[in-house]
Amino acid sequence: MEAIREAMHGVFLFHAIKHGMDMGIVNAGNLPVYDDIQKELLQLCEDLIWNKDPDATEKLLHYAQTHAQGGKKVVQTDEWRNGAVEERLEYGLVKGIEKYVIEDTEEARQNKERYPRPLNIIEGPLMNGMKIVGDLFGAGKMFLPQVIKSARVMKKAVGHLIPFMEKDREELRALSGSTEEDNPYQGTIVLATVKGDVHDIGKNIVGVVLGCNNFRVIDLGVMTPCDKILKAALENKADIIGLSGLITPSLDEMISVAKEMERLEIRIPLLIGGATTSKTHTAVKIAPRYSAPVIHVLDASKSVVVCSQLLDETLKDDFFEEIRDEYEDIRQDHYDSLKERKYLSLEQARNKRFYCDWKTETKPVKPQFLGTRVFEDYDLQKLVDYIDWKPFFDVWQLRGRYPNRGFPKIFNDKVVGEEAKKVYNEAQNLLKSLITENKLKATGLIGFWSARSIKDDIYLYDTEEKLHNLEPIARFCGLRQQVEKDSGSTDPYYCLSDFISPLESDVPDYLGIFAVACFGVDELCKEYEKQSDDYSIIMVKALADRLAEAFAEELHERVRKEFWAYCTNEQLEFSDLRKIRYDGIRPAPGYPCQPDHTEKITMWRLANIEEATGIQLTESLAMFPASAICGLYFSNPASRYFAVGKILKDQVRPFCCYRNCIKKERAVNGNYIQKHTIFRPRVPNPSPPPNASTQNCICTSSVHVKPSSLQHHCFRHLQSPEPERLGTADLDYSIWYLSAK
Ligand code: B12
Repeated sequence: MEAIREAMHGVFLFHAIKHGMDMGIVNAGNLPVYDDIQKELLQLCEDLIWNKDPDATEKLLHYAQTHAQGGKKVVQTDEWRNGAVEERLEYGLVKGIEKYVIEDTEEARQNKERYPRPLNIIEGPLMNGMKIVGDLFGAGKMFLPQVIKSARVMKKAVGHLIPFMEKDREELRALSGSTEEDNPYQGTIVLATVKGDVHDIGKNIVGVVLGCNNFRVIDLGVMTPCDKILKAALENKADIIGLSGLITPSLDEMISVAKEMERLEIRIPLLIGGATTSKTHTAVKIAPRYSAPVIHVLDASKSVVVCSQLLDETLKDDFFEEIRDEYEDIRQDHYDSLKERKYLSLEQARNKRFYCDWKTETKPVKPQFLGTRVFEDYDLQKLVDYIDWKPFFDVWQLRGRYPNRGFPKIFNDKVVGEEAKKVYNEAQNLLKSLITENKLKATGLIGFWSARSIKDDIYLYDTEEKLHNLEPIARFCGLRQQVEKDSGSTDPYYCLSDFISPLESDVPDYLGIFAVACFGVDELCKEYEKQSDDYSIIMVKALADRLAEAFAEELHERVRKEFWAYCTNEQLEFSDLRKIRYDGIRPAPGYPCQPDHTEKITMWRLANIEEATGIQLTESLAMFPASAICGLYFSNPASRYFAVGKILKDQVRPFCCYRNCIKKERAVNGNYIQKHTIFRPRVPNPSPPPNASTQNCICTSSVHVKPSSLQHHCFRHLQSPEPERLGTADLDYSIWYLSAK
């Protein structure tokens, strides 16, 4: 019916515009292109709109009863069920139809003449079906959601055969005494999200796609320590190891795995993937640590080509040679670009900072409360309208072409539109049931504190007055842009602290923080896992991510209008929210303007986030559950997002030094570090120790760590005019990870 209604609108609009209509209110995303409307339906709409046929209404009603969306005939008959069992298995796989797969697989198994062993069914019709799926996906004729549905059918069939295969294997062993395992696969790959990282949508997709292409995939899940990965690879005689990660600390873990593989003389290829990884990082930082192939893989569709080439005896050497040359060029370009880039010293950059006129122009508003507020079991229905659907389609690798790129225009795209609509409708249905059946739970926290900036840092206080004589309760370390801007540019060299009033200005100012998460995903996924349903696993995770982000968006709006109330009259459309047309920003640790993830330690401690919400921090500072976001709130209307980019050592050194203390303190005391323990500065007012440079004193001002050994460690660095004793690995890492990719 929907398709017919849209077709009617499309035809009406087509003629109305031609005849002079110059304005109308339409849902542009749901208007079919006139030429794309199916011929028969088009004729019926034309007849009805132009009143050409007295039976037009009846005919269209009849059409509606016999046709489904898009004007295609509903295939009521299961004609394909009349074919041979092989054809049926193949058809079911390619079309992702689960309904008959067990029945068909069993029928094939019963045919002992054709399939003496259950394994033969996998090697034969099932693999043939999946090969077609793989080929169609590779040729861009099948889309990821369809592929994942096909894989679900395959898993069901294999699941049915497994007990028979085990029995068959035992019988064979008893007969021949052979211990040889059957291996019908092209190769074995061990996949894992590295230690400390909790994200796995991307990895799961890769696993399914490789599985569809006849690879045996051993998926070790998330937060996998190096030794577990390598042990699994050796035990399973893996041909390839694949690592995944979403946030920058995982890049370092990947380097460690590569080093360990080199040390243990493992010589199998290492694949690198995940949102935060890049070809440049792989070439510059990981590949040099391992003498066997290390290859960055951009997305799931590329993974098949790469794995196949790496395992093809006739191709693999040339392929590796080519990668080696390419990565050498990338390294060279990278180092050349570093040489070419010009920087300002930290002092110069500070002198060109962004200035606010705190006396006359910028008058910070006091939030409605100071301290924290927790929102438990937040109404998910409220969040639905705030969902940004574009990243949802990214997960499914559905991208419309201009002018149909975004949501909902993607539905008009000739190539992916239909599939996008289908996956969207399925998402809507699942979302509805998740909400009505209370399967997911959203919990969040916001908090506001009195705040002032000192140079590049922001200090928080538990009172609002006479701050000069007070000890701050927390400190956020800003990073300032140092890459020289174009000669004609008058742009300031930004740091987040520029948006908070300086301590010396005596202007009361405030900073907010937030953390939100969607709970319940893992429990749901366990159920889907039992049913071998990767499609629903990916779907539910993608939806939970959308809800977490929508929660952050909705809460931020309430903060602006209600809790901080600095924009009580704000009237914006949802689309304006995505274009950041509101005042203020909510940067998250890990974003380009605040690349340092260790800020989360400060946030967690300050607001007791784990206790209040249940959101935990892993050793790499990923949040658990995975569908979680945290950040800072700035109300300053002049605040904006920017990218810190690369910085010089004059900024890295004191920064690393301070950060090392925080990280080590956390390692000693665990996640629940007492509020006020570490953030009490040794001296009431930040002032440089006698022999330290000004930059070093930034660290001293607020670092007072326990136990005493750490305190010693910290001050030893701080008072050294040349802090080369600072771990070079840390420096190295920080320079990299503070840099744009
Ligand atoms: C959606 C998203 C989220 C979702 C979660 C995503 C998820 N569950 O995986 C939410 C909203 C929850 C989120 C939260 C955060 N995010 Co985020 N997020 C994104 C975003 C927009 C897309 C990532 C994504 O899901 N892509 C779709 C999936 C399918 O793709 P993928 O994971 O890349 O996987 C594909 C390939 O990489 C490859 N692949 C993946 N793994 C492997 C493995 C192998 C072996 C191979 C061969 C291939 C392969 O194939 C996959 C399929 O094609 C990216 C920006 C971007 N455009 O990439 C930022 C991004 C990853 N997030 C970022 C950050 C900082 C965060 C937060 C830390 C922010 C915060 N402080 O709250 C949190 C961390 C959450 C946590 N739990 O710790 C940064 C990370 C950079 C950094 N400095 O660390 C990014 C890059 C944004 C940015 N530019 O700043 N995020």
